[in-house]
Amino acid sequence: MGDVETPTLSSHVSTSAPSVVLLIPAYNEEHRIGPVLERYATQLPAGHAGPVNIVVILNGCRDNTIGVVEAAEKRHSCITHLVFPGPIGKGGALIEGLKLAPTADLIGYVDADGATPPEAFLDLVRRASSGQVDAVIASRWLPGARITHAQPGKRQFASRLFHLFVEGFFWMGIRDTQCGAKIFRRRAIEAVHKYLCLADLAFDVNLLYSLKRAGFSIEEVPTDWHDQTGSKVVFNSRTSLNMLLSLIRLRLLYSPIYPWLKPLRPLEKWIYQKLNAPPPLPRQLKP
Ligand SMILES: Nc1nc2c(ncn2[C@@H]2O[C@H](COP(=O)(O)OP(=O)(O)O)[C@@H](O)[C@H]2O)c(=O)[nH]1
Ligand SMILES: [Mg+2]
Repeated sequence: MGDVETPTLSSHVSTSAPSVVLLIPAYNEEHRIGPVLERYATQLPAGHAGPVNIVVILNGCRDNTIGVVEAAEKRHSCITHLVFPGPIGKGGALIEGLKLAPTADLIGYVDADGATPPEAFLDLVRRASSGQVDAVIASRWLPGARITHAQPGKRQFASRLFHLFVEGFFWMGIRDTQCGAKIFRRRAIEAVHKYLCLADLAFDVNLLYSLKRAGFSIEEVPTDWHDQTGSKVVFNSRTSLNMLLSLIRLRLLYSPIYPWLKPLRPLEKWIYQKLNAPPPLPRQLKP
């Protein structure tokens, strides 16, 4: 895992109430993450009988996110963090965090801005605890979802366009691949982790498609969502192009012509650099 402070999570693989590791990717979150950590560190252990650990994953922060996280750690022993110096992106941060899957029965993630309240994450935990399903993912686009503050219109439009591409390319029948709240059984993540390679925001598609192909079950449930201001995602034509490129790349990875495209790798690297996007990890495996 490179130059990293490794959190000391004791292994809590239980037979009664499942243990939970919650990952929170954080990039320049000094203004948003403090109250979110406070609420999660209080409400998750109160609402779930099994052990809970919260791991914040930071990379390339240029503000004092680390100071805010360390202050929260002093108040709550269930919080730890990992720091990666490089620009590994949200997807890259989650790929690193998901390496902690063997330390718990269930591993999930939410955004650092509190768009998913702890009650909504606890709902995912409860459903995953039943042991009936391998992944439970929150959805803003299913009937029954409660959106108190929606994303701006432009983001919603881009989100639906992205959804059309995801459905056209991968046929997963998932309405909202991009919601930031998801939880998985340990064995599902352990089985597909080696297939994760997209470090940008298309990471969720990479993960969900790997799970589907490997035969794991995914339950999509309507959620509570409070969109927050101060987004860390620079939303422009470069980001959109980057996400489309990553979807095409993922599609090609599963096509028979993929090995023939090897000579194009330097071009691909150059394009990701030009788009200022975290390049895909060098994992060319598929289930
Ligand atoms: N570690 C890490 N986290 C990131 C990066 N980019 C975004 N995030 C986190 O991803 C989550 C979603 O970002 P947010 O700005 O809320 O996106 P939006 O709600 O989709 O506009 C937040 O927790 C961010 O801090 C990154 O490059 N590295
Ligand atoms: Mg957000």
